[in-house]
Formats: sequence, structure tokens, C-alpha cells
Amino acid sequence: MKVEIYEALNENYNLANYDEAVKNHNWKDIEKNFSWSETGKINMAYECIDRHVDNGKGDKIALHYKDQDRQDSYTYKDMQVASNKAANVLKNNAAVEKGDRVFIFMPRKPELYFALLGTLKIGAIVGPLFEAFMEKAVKDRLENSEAKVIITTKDLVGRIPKDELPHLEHIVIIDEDVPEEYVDFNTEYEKANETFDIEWLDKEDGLILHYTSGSTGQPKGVLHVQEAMLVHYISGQYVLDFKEDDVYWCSADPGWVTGTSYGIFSPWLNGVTNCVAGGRFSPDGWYDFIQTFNVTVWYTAPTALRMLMGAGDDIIEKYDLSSLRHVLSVGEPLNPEVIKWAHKVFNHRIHDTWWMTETGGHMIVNYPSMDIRAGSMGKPLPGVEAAIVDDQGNELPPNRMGNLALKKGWPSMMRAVWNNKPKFDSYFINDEWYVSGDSAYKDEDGYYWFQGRVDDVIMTAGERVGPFEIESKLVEHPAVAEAGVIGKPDPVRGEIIKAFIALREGYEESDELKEEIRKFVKEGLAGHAAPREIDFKDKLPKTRSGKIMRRVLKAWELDLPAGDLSTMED
Ligand code: 6R9
Repeated sequence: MKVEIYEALNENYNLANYDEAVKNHNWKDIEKNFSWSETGKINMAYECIDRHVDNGKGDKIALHYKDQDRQDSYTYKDMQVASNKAANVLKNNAAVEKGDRVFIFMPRKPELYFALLGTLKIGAIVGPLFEAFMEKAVKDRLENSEAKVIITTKDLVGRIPKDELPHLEHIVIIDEDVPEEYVDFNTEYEKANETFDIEWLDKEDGLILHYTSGSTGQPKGVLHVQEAMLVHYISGQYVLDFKEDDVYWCSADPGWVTGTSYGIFSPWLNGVTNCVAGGRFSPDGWYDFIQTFNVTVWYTAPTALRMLMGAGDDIIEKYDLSSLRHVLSVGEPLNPEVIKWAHKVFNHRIHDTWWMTETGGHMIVNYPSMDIRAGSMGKPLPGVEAAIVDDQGNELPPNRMGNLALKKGWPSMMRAVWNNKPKFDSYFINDEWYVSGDSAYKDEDGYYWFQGRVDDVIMTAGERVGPFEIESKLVEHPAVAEAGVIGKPDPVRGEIIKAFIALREGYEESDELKEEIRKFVKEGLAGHAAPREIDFKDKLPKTRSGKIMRRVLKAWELDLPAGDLSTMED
């Protein structure tokens, strides 16, 4: 397959020379950016907010917020006071203590961020939840983590089955007219003291608990610790290329790890101005947001980019997006077609980044100073050792598809799967390699190429095919908005390729169109890669972070149980 190359621009990037940075890397040097490297006193919230106030940056904007009805901006000093007050409310009115699990279950609003930072100042562990979770999803997570407190709104409190959760002591509501049985955040916040004694922690103390679903079984609670900040900080420098004057927008919700590691920790550790958009996605709303705050660095996801692409290029003409200087993507494979489109309409190269809830931060990425090979995830973060290994942990030579693995021991690696040691242990081979569950290969020049989840790789007529390549070809077809590809068991070929397709506005399903699409893949990619079966769907099943759920497609097709669906979009 021909690879499109987008050459690096010759600009002043934080990471000018990738190979040098890899060679000279030492995590101890990165620690020296923080006073805890000497004092041993560590607290993420302090490093994100108070440190900048102590360093004379109190008047700088830390947070711009906008939704349909509200627009507010807060300085670092404002955030310091707000998080202190929130910490006082949670400590005095909900008895939160160090190590407790405190869940946050509410829409993106400034108060979510105050409460989250306040929780961290007490030394408690934050558990963020998507506001769209229904009762069972909420219950499973609170039960498994033995959560003591949950912070929510009046709209959502009905989904918290308090009577079935013996460890849950307090429900804190951030809203007007709060019924008496709950802690009334706003009222207590008004009265709360503006100073707070931050709880100093050890670098191995808990920080955040993100629940993530695998293909089978219950969602698992991935625990990260304070030391993870080293990765959040340095990837903000190297990957997001943060400079003092940047205005940054990460479009992810904190219910997803991207919305915390890169929607909270990384920008604030680096002291830049962070933006949060409330409400739902709309192309106009998003472009307007970039224009309103003059966003310079934008971190988003392929699913959003594909929706923007589908909304048409005329809309873009209406907005001034000239503030943008660096655009990145995460969450699922970034189709070359999307890179090409964005290059045409925004005149920006989109930088793909690969990582997982379990890795806590960026692992394999495209650096701004590096040429982009469209379709490749890029190269490992300096300080992270990646490899393609077989099931025994032997490294494979270039261009061979295998398990994408990471050498154990980077600072933001998960420290536990909550209450599930066997699950945690099952991620590792020989106590040496963390195995991602993704299948990939590395080319001769060290670029990594994603092929699919290991479970999703298709074996058809003796060929190993990654679904991503086919999906990427499919979305190049003008009629195709989104595509999901699975292997369907077949007595002759082992598996055949089946594609589920959502059409773009203005296209009708027909057998001719199926034939045309099949031909398009056959001629553009390979005969064996052309889907033998195609089903048209109005929508594809996706997670809230925008990932196509191939296991659900497979379950539909084979009439199997689909496993845990709590993270699926409505
Ligand atoms: C941050 C995040 C992790 C899984 C991962 C992989 C897929 C993420 C990707 C990507 C291809 C990329 N994934 N980034 N696949 N290219 N740039 O997404 O965490 O929600 O835990 O998902 O997402 O399959 O293993 P999480």
C-alpha cells in the first residue's frame, strides 16, 4: 500500500530531535521539574494549580468554559481558591479522607473540575464516570471500588442505587434546591474557607481510578498513582508541544482517560490555558469554540474528525480557525483519508497518538518535528520501550504483525486492577512486557502501524488481515461515512470479511452500491481484503470515546452475547 508522507515543518518545537531525546532520556531528570523530587511531598492538585500561583502566574487564565448558556473563565488563583473550597466541603460535609474513592458523575462544568481538584487535595482517589451511565453501570463501579462518596446532580441522582451500596456514605449534589438528605455542594461552598492544608502524599499513592471495559467480563478499575504526572508533564512538552502562551482544547470527557490525563493533568501541570466545552457535539459549536478562545493546540478523536468531515467543508468557511497551530488525535486508528482531508481544509497535519487507559499517558505518537506517515501511530515516547512480541515475549523482526508490548516500568503504568490481581497479572509476559491486546507491526524505520485489537484480527484464506486497513479504504469511498469490519466464520476460508457501513447523507442503500464498494476495496487495496458481505446500518455501535465496537458487530452477526455494554453510546 502506498504511504502518504506529510513532512515536518521547520518550526521551533519542544522536541527538536527525537533520537537525541530517546538517547538522553532519564525519568530522574524529569522529576527535577517538581519540588517533590527533593521534599518527597507530592500532590497532583498542588502541581497542577497551586505551584503556578506560587510561581507568580496566579493571574493567568487556567480554564475557559463554554456551553450553550454559560461562558466563564478562571485564573490559576481562582482555581486555587475554588479547589480549596471544594476540598473543605468534601472533607467537612462528606467526611472524605485520604485514600477514599470519590466518584464524580456529572456533566462537564467548571464545578466538576473544582470538585475533582478538591478531592485530590484531600489525597482521595477520583473515580470519574460518564454522565450518560445508567444505574447498572454506576452500581458496578461504586460497588467494585467500595466508593465512599459520589458527587452528582439532581438529574442523575436517581441512577445511584444507594440502598444497594453499603460503602456509600454520602451523595453530594451540585445543583439548586438540593433535598435535605444530600450534601448541598453550592450552599456549603459559599460558606467554605478559601484556604486548605493540602494532604502530602507519596509518589506511589493513588490518584485516579478509571473503569474500562474489555471484550469480556466486568469493567475493570485501572488504578494510577501520583507519579503518573511525570508522563503527563513530559508528553505535554514533547507531544502536545505546550508553550507558555498556548490555549489548549481537549474535546474528551473526563469519564474517558483522555479527558483526565490530557483534559486536566497535562495542560495544568504545564501551566497553559485549558478549555472545556460543555454540551453536545455539533460542527458549528466546535468551530465556534476554537474561534471564541483562539485555541492553538487541539486534541480530538477520529470519530469527531469524521463527523466534521461528513458535515462538509462549507461550514469551515464561516469560522476563523487561524489560531490553531497543532492538532492531535487519539482513541482509534486515524484513517489516512481523514489526515488528507484535514490537511486540505485546515492546512494542518493531524498527529495521531496511541495509548490506553492502562498506560495512563502517551506511549506511541507522532511528534511535531517528525514526518507523519499517514496511518502510522508514530514512535515510542522517550523513556518508553515498545516492541512487537510473540505470545512468548520474543521480539519479532520489522514488518511482522504481533502483540504490541511495552517494557514494564514507566511512571504512568497502571499499578493495579482494583480488587483483581489475577486480571492485573494477566497483562504481563515474563514479568517483563506489558501486552496491550493490540496487534501491530513496526517498519524498518521504527514507525508503528496499528492493525486491530488482537481479538479483531481476521484470518481469511490463510491471510492475516487487520480490520483497520479495510475500514480506512471503505471510508475513502464517497458514500461511506463509517465502517466496521469483522471476520465471520466460514467453512472454506476460515473467516470471510464482513463490513457494516453507515452511509453518508444523500446516499441510498442498494445492491449496486454494495457491488461498487466491494470493487472499490478490491481495486484499491487487495482482492482478499474486499468484504464478501456488506450490511448497511443507520449507525455503528460505538463507545462513548468513539471506538467502533467490533465485538458488538460480531455478536449481532453470530447471535452471541455482546458482553458488557455500559460504555456503549445510546
Ligand atoms: C486513550 C484510549 C485503548 C485502545 C487501544 C487501541 C485503541 C487508542 C489509538 C488506538 C489505533 C490510535 N486506540 N488510540 N488505536 N490508533 N491512535 O483510547 O484509551 O479507551 O483505554 O482505549 O484504543 O485499541 O488499545 P482506551
